[in-house]
Amino acid sequence: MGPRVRVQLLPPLLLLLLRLEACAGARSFQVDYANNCFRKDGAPFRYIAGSIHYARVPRPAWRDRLRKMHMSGLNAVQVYVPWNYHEPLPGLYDFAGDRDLGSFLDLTVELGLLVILRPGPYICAEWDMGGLPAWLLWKPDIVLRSSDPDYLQAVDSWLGVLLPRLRPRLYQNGGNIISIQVENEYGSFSACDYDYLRHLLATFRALLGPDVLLFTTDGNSPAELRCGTLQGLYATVDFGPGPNMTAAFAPQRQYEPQGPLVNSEYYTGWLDYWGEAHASTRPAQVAQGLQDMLQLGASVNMYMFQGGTNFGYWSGADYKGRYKPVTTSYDYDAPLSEAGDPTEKLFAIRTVIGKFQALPAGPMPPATPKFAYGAVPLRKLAEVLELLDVLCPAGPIRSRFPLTFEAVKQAHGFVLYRTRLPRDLWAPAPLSSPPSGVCDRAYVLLEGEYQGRLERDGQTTLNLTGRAGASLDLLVENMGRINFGTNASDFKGLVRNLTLDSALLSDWLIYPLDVDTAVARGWPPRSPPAEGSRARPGPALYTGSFQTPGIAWDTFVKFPGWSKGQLWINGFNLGRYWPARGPQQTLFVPGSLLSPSAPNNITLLELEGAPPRPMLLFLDRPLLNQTVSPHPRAPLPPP
Ligand code: NDJ
Repeated sequence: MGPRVRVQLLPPLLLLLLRLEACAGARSFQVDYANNCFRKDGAPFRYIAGSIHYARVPRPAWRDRLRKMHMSGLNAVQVYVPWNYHEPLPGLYDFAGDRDLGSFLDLTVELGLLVILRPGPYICAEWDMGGLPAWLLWKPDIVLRSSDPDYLQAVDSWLGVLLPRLRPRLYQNGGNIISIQVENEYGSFSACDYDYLRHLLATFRALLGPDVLLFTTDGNSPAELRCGTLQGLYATVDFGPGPNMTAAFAPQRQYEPQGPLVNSEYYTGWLDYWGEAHASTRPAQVAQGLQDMLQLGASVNMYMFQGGTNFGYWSGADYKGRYKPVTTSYDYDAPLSEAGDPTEKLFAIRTVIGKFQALPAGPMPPATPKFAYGAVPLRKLAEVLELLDVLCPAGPIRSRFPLTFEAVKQAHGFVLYRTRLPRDLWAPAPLSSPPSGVCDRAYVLLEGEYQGRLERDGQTTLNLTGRAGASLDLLVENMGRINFGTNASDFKGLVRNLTLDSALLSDWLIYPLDVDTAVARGWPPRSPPAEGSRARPGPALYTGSFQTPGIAWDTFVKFPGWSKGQLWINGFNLGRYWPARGPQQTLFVPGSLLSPSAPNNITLLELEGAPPRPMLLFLDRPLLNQTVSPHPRAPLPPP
């Protein structure tokens, strides 16, 4: 057995000493194997917790969301730490502003919530690359989530920065972190490298000390638990609502015959993929499952209690037979909506919790006000091809064959690949990529004229005609790195060679684009040239602004007639929009981004084509449930 504290097996003298220590006010959080529960300061304890991801909630809303979680009757929150959010480049750490983990944890203390921390290094979570930094792929043959020395070295440097910051916050050390998860559902990953898990265990112990409770979480099947558990790490499981919770916990019991039953991720809802139906789970079903688990004495964490938003480029993708990118909204049909409002599900859950432990006195804070700011006209500023000096000031990289995003050290967003037609094409000739050769979408232009797109698992051929020397541009979009479902590293860009009429295309200029820095620096200027660009399809930037009637309330922006792209308001990247596919039709705009007095500046990158009269519509409610065009299947091969 691992180094577990078996309360009932300790020699009487030691037991007495422990009791005396408890009387003297020593803080402890342990597994009591004899009584199938946790013990906090020596007393039986169970948690009823909820997941919240600080990276998916704007910082000004952290306190409000945590307060609502407290008022729902929860005694703990479960928090992932996304490594790639805090170490954007090797050795460069960011714990400021929205990334201020310390301030978030301070708020949990203020609100009387305990914390179950999940520092990864891999977290899954529908987060880009499951939280692993894209720069790990600068070494193309790295084996992620394994004992590959290069991977372990990066993990160790990160944990060497993160875990010492957490150590004073451990419960034993006077803080509110009661337990720490190691890795995440490692049993669902086919590498099954116990040396890796052993390495993590040793590192967590060395940096956090001998007392903190370390645990693992895996799907509730013996097959998943097999590679995810390790002696010395308390094994917990995850599963959603179902008719027989005793049976659902049975696999955990195989690995932990005694100790508390723990569902570390009880699914209150589910995630959405672009082009698929909106997911929802009935409140009554969620409440009933929770009641059944609490009846069994289990500790439960609800995943998610608040889902929030995949701002910027942070949404990940799953892989199940094909690449499945996750939507910008991470509403998750959770008890607190994306905008942080209590739902019917929250009240159903609170009623159940109230049967098992006292609810805090006082009313649940109400929904925050929303406002329909109405229609805002936009105008075309310029086409992407006209803006390369602004979006790529360092200029292009020359390469005989295309380089991946990772090879040019671009983590997210867009890279433009430019070459020339090698010969006259009088008759239409196929521009083709091998399957999964374009990761994830390429918007193709010939002499600046939009030709259409190539997709990762969709359309892989476009017919072109043109003169030798004509400029051929492919703007390639990264739609989020795979976070679950395959062991393969998810490189982005033109990851294989393209062919034109079966001949390899070569001699590329590669422009890594940085729209975000340009926008954050105040670009485009307030009064761009009066003459806008002409209206024609293809990737282009649009701008506009709106003034609020003296308020800065939350709102939801709709994209009437737009195809697909990215939206910034006042320099903040609100994420991807894709109404042409759905199911999500609106993006959440937190009021904290808006100015009640100054004009609010909109920058929009449309990738395919704008409507004839470009405008955005600000509504007072979200539209998350309208699948317009399902993900197209790859075309069948010719008979
Ligand atoms: O631990 C995982 C968590 O981080 C478990 N999940 C969650 C789903 O929200 C989330 O990623 C799974 N995701 S199993 C994979 C879904 C693909 C079918």
